[in-house]
Amino acid sequence: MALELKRIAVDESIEEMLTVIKADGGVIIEGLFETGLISSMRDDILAAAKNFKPGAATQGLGELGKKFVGHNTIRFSSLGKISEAFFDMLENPIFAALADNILLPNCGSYWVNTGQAMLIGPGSDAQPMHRDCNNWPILSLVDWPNGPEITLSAMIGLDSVTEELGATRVIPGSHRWKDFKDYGTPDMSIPAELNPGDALIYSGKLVHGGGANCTKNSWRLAMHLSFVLGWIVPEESSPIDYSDEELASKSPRVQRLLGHRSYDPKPHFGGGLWLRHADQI
Ligand SMILES: O=C(O)CCC(=O)C(=O)O
Ligand SMILES: [Fe+2]
Repeated sequence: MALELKRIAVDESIEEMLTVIKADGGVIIEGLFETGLISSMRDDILAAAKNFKPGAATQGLGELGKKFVGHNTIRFSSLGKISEAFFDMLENPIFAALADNILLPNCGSYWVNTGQAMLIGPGSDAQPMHRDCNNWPILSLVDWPNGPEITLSAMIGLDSVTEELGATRVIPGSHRWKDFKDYGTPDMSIPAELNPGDALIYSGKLVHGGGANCTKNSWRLAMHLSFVLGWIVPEESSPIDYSDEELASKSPRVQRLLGHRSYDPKPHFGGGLWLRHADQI
């Protein structure tokens, strides 16, 4: 099976991007984020990275999580605490249009699942292949692989991300495999190489994993930004990471994405969730 991960320029139509994501499970959008924004984000992430020990992130799963993340990888979230650029990234209109198309059929609104620096250190092994929807297995198994899209992810290059540095590896087409537990074999995967500001956008159903960093001294500088249906608990606790004051001047979209607004299911059937009554107190 000849596999290919398509690359699309940012000025292509949203329809074309959606067609490729639907067919292959993911696509690289070249220049999705403006380079000035990305270099601010990179500088702020590099400054903050000094406070984190490689291999310390656990994904809330103890030793198992450390293995998943990698023993020489630096990861941290709450990126809006260290960089204003993060809030601008949340406003990206193309990522918004893709998420609207893919997630809004299944929710009234979506929110941030992860906004995380993912810096893979030299000599790191490849991450185990997985699907991001594995976070919510019971829902994922509903009518798998034809069930609802739950989450949409972006791996974003903060610098040049090459195969040698540990570019994310993906198996195009694996979002349609019959067996939810089938992650294929590493030789089926191809690297999603990125220039700064490029992003791999992929369905939660796609099999992928961080690549091995085969260099001696260089770090893979990338970050992850993903959204999840608004009636599902996200990986990260953004709602309590940010205070009302920190988000007071941000747009309604950013406040919603970071869990500072109530969830309204309309036009779908369902109840209001995550209700905010603090104003009345
Ligand atoms: O670091 C990467 O390239 C991928 C990370 C990833 O897929 C994950 O942690 O879910
Ligand atoms: Fe992943």
